[in-house]
Amino acid sequence: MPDLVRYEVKDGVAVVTIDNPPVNALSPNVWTEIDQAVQRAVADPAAEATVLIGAGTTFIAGADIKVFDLLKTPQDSIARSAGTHALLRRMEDSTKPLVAAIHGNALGGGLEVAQACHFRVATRDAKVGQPEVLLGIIPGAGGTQRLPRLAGAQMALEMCTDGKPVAAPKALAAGIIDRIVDGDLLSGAIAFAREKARAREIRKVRDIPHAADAVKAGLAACEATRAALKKTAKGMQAPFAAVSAIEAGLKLGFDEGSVRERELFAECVVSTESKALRHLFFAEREVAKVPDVPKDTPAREIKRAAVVGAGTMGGGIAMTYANAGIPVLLKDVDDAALQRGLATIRRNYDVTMSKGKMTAEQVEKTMALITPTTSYDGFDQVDIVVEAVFENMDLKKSTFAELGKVTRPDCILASNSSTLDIDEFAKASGRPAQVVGHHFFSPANVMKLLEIVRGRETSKDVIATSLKLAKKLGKVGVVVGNCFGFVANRMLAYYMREAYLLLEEGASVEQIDRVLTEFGLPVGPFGMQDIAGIDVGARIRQYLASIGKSRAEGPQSAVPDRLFEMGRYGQKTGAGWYKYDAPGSRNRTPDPLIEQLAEDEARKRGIARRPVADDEIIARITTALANEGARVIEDGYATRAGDIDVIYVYGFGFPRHRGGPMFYADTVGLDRVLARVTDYRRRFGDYWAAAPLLERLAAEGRGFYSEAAAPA
Ligand code: T1G
Repeated sequence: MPDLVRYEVKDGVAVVTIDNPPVNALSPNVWTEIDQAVQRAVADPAAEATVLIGAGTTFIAGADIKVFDLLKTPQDSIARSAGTHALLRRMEDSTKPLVAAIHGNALGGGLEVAQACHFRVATRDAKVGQPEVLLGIIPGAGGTQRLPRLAGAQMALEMCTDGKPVAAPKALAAGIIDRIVDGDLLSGAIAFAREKARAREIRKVRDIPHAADAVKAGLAACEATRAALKKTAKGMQAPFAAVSAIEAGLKLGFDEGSVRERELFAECVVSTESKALRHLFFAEREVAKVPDVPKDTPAREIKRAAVVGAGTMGGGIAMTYANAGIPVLLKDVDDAALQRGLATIRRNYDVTMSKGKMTAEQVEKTMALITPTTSYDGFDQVDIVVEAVFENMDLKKSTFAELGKVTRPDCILASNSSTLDIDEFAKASGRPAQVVGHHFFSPANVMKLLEIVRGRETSKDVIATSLKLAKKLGKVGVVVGNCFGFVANRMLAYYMREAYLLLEEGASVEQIDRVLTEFGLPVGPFGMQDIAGIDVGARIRQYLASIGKSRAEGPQSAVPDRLFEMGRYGQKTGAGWYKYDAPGSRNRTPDPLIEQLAEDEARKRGIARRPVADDEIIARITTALANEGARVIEDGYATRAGDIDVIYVYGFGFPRHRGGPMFYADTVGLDRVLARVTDYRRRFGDYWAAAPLLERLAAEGRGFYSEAAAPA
C-alpha cells in the first residue's frame, strides 16, 4: 500500500503531504498517518516548523463519507470521534508552528484539520467550508468549537447550517485563514512557517478566548438562527444540531462543548436523514456512469446552439444556454410568437436582477447571446438543436424532418418532449444516431434536472456529450430509456392517479397538498398542476386517448378534464384546483366547486366517500411511486434505483432528507410496501399489481439498495 501521507524536510520545514486521490478524503489510515507524520516533525531536529499540504488538485475534502456506514450505533460514533478529537488535540499541541497550506477545497474534516493547525494559508481561489449538514451530520472533529473562536459565532453558524463553501478572500477577512499566497503555495507556506518559527509563535485555536460580549452576542445569534431554520430546514435534524453544538461551546467552553459535539454528531450520523443524504451524495455521482458508455467515450464541445419553439419551455432552455455562455438561436414560426417568448425571457431576467443575482449589464450581456429568428438561417453552424415545440407527435416529426435537412450531419438533434417516442423523431430526422431526448423541467432555467432520453440508435458519443453538456448547463443529467413518459413522467402519472382518486374517495385538495408539503415536497400535486397548467396534462391525455393509451393503469379521474373543459387551467387563468386573486396571481383559496366535482365523479363510479387519514395519503402516493419505480428498473428504463431518486429529488423536489422515492421505500421496508400494494389491490382493483422486482426483493428480505437491484 503506497503511503497516503508523505514526509520530507524542505528548507528546515517538515512538509507533510496528504495523497489520497481523488479528493484526499480522511479515511482512518489517513488520519493515523497524519498523526504519525506531525509527531515525527515535532521530534525531527531538522525541522523548525511543519506544513500540511494536499497532493493533486485539493487540500482535504473531508472525512471519507463511506466510513459512516460502519457506524451502527451512537456509541460506535462517540468512540471513534473521541479518538479523532484526541488526535487533533495532539496536533494542536505540536511544539513547533504547524501550518495548513490550502488549495482547492478544505471541507468538513479537512477544514477541521486545518483549524487544529496553528495557522492557515491558502491560494486566492481556494474554498473552505463545513458542508456536513448537506450530509445530515454536523462537524464532528471540533469544527463547532474551533470555528466560532476563529471567525466568531455568527459566521460559524452560517457556515455550519448552510454548508456553503467560503472563498479564501472572505475567509481571510473572517480570520479563518491567516494569509493568501499568490504564486507557489508550498514555498509561500514554508516561508510563512519559518517566519512563525523565528518568532516562536504558536497559536492554539482552542485557547482563543471568547470575549464576554461575544458569548452574549453568540448565544443570541444561536436563537436567531434556530428561529430562521424553523422555516428553511423544516423536518431536518442536522442544522439544529449544529446550532446546539456551537451553543454548547459558547456556554460550556471547549472541552465540554466538544463532548456535546460528539454526542450530537453521533445522533445525526445514525439518522435516516443522514443515510438519505449520504445516499444522494453518491447517487448524484453515479448517474454520470452509464454502463455501456465508457468514461473515455469522446464528448463533443458544444459551442453554438439553437432552440426551436419560444414558448415557456423553449424560452427557459434558451436562457439556460445563454446563462452558460453558449450563443443560442431561438426560432419560432412568426415574429409575434418570438416577441412573446422574448418578453417572458426579459421578465425572468428582471426578476433575477431584482433579487440582486444579476446586474443590468450581466442581463444585457446574457440576452445578447440569444438571437431570435423565424428562419433556419444559421442552423448549419450549430452543434446542437433543442426542439421545444408543442407536445404533438405530428408537429414534432415534421420539425425533426426539417432539422435533418438544415443542420450539419454531426449536429445533435435533441427533443424536449416530456412523454413522446424519441425513436419516431429519430426516424423522421433521417439520422437517428444524432437524436436524443433532453427533457428539461419547468421552469427550465431554474430546475436542475435534465432527463437524457436514449433512443434505440442514439450513439454513445451523443450520450457522453449530453452528460458533459448537462454539467456545463448547471444541470444534473440522468440517462433514461425511451418509454412513454420516460422515467420522471411515467412515475408521475401514478403519483397523480392516486392524488385524484384520494380526492374522489374523500380527501380534499388542500389536505392532500398540505400532507405532501409537510412530508417535505415544495408543493403538492394540485398546487403543482396549477403552476404547470392543467391544460398541459389534459392535452397529453387527449393525445393518448387518440392512440388508445392512458398514462397509468387503473381508473382515470375525470375531474381534471372537467376543469380543463371549464377553461380552468390553473394560475394562468386565475382558477384551477384553487381559485386565485387574478390570472397569474399566486394567491390561492380553496374552491368548493372542486369538492362538488369530486362528489359527482365518486357517485358515477359508485365510490362511497369517507374521511381519509393523512398517513394513507403518504402511503398511497409513495407506494405507487416505488411500485412503478421497480417496474421502470426491471423494464430497463432506469440503470439503477439511485437514478430514479436523483430524478425525483431534482425534478420534483422530493425531499432530500428522505433520499428519493426508492430510498424512502427502503426506509419503510419493502415487505411493508408490498403488503400495502397487496392491500390496495384487494381494496381498489387489479391495477395495483405488484412489480415482480418488488415481490422478489421483499421475499428475499432485501431493499432496492441492499444489493444492486438487477432486472429479473
Ligand atoms: N468521501 C468519500 N468520497 C468522496 C468524498 C468524501 N468526503 N468527496 C468526494 N468523494 C468522491 C466522489 O464520490 C467521487 O467519486 C470523487 O470523490 C470525486 O468527487 C469529520 C464528518 C470536494 C467539491 O461533504 O463536495 O468531513 O464518483 O465527483 O465535482 O466533521 O466531491 O469518482 O467514484 O464530487 O470535483 C464533508 C464532499 C465530509 C465534501 C469535489 N465533506 N465532496 O467535487 O468531484 S463529512 C464534504 C464534495 C466530514 C467531519 C465530517 C466534492 C468536491 P467517484 P466529485 P468534484
